[in-house]
Amino acid sequence: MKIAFISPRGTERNQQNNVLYEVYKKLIPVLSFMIDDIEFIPNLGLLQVAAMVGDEHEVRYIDEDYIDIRDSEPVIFDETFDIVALSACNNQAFRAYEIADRFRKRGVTVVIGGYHPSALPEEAKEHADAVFIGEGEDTFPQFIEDYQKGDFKSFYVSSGNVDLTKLPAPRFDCIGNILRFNKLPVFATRGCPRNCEYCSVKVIYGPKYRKKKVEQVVREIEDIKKYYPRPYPFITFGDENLLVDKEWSKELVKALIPLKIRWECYCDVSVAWDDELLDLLRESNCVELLIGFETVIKENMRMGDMWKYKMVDKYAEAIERIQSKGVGVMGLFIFGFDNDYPDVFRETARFIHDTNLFDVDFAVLCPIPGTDTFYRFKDRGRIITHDWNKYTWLHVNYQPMHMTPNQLQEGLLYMFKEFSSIEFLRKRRKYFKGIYERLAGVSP
Ligand code: B12
Ligand code: SF4
Repeated sequence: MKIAFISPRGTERNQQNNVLYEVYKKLIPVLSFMIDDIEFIPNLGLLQVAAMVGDEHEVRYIDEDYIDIRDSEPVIFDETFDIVALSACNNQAFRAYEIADRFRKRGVTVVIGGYHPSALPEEAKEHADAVFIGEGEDTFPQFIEDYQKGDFKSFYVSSGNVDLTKLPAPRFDCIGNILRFNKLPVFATRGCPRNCEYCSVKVIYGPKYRKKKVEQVVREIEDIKKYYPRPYPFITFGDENLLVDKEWSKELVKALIPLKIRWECYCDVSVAWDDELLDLLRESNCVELLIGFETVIKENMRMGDMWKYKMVDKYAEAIERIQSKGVGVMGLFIFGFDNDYPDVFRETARFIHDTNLFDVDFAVLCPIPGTDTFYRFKDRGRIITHDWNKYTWLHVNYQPMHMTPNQLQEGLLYMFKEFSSIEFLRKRRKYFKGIYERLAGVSP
């Protein structure tokens, strides 16, 4: 059988129909220092599900985000496939449905999985022959078996407890022209023990925190290096919160040292108080830690298990501790929580300047289907659009509590402009030069 795994084009920040396009366009002349900020990353979910298909089948990976807009139509629709398997985040859903409808008209079996269909399976079913809810590693092989018997189900629901230690490596071999990507994704854990109201991770992976074996992760990276022959390839861990289990993390990071890679991951501030782990991060070429601070307004974090609420007062100390070890922190901030007033942007900007964050990224709160925030806003009539193309964390799609939607949108753009400026680039360059020189024993 010939199976196409397709990642549909989604509305993204660097695309013309996005609110941030104007900001990004102006940034292009100053991007030399930040070239890694434009991320070209293949869809790991599809590559992982593709690895669950037996060798007797031909597998094709098509990533619409990385084919020229003019070419994308013929590239996809000219070929004959037995099965088309689509993956969709919210902002890819409409395009996924368009692709699905066109293939189904030609009699091709179309299946769909990922964040959006997992949260809204009935909607997805209108465009697909089968919908996958949650993780695909346990359900996709079952579907293939059913398909070959000529009797497959409309919905496949994952157990939510896939044993990560038994997974084969993702199919990086089936990416054509892999060198167009500047970061290669790996995941080592699933789930997150924290319980944030707006987080969609639970929808897919459930609450259970699971880990791969360290040697398995090492093998996967070695595998990537075979297909991606560039010195010091940049590995991005897609895990929502990689360094939660400190002892396991140390084993993992130690094992990354001889691999000669640069890498980054999402984690929480708890790493800041583990000096041994911080030293290992630096030694293993961890370029930056992506940390979801979310907000500098403490009351906003009064939710779930309150862990982040307790941490807000320690953010500045955590950043100082991590960065003084030569590991950058990219601070991720969300605006539009219920305790945010229009001055939240100024307050956050002050925090960023004061703490010398290595890098920053901003978002507006997004009521992602399937999350508690979605249901709370829906019940109170606060959702203003169900246009999934606008579920990007960049478009305002709900009524904020103490601002107009326009104030929130403008505030986001202000933050992007402020922290994309040459002045900010120079300031952080100087700050980090000082740290690197101190660590190398050079007088500044
Ligand atoms: C790496 C990453 C990126 C990369 C690469 C994206 C890509 N090409 O895949 C970059 C930086 C480019 C990116 C961009 C964006 N991202 Co992003 N990203 C991630 C991140 C951190 C990891 C994804 C990953 O590799 N996961 C590991 C793989 C193995 O898991 P998976 O993809 O979920 O797949 C599993 C299941 O979902 C399922 N499955 C998925 N598809 C299918 C299909 C079939 C047929 C089957 C059977 C099963 C199946 O099986 C897989 C294996 O279990 C996730 C957070 C996360 N932890 O998932 C956010 C995340 C997916 N991104 C998100 C968002 C919002 C965006 C942007 C819109 C941000 C922006 N404003 O620009 C853009 C949109 C990109 C686009 N394509 O349109 C949201 C999506 C929310 C939602 N509900 O839709 C997430 C969940 C972050 C979050 N916490 O909110 N992203
Ligand atoms: S810490 Fe991050 S991954 Fe964990 S629940 Fe909160 S937002 Fe989700």
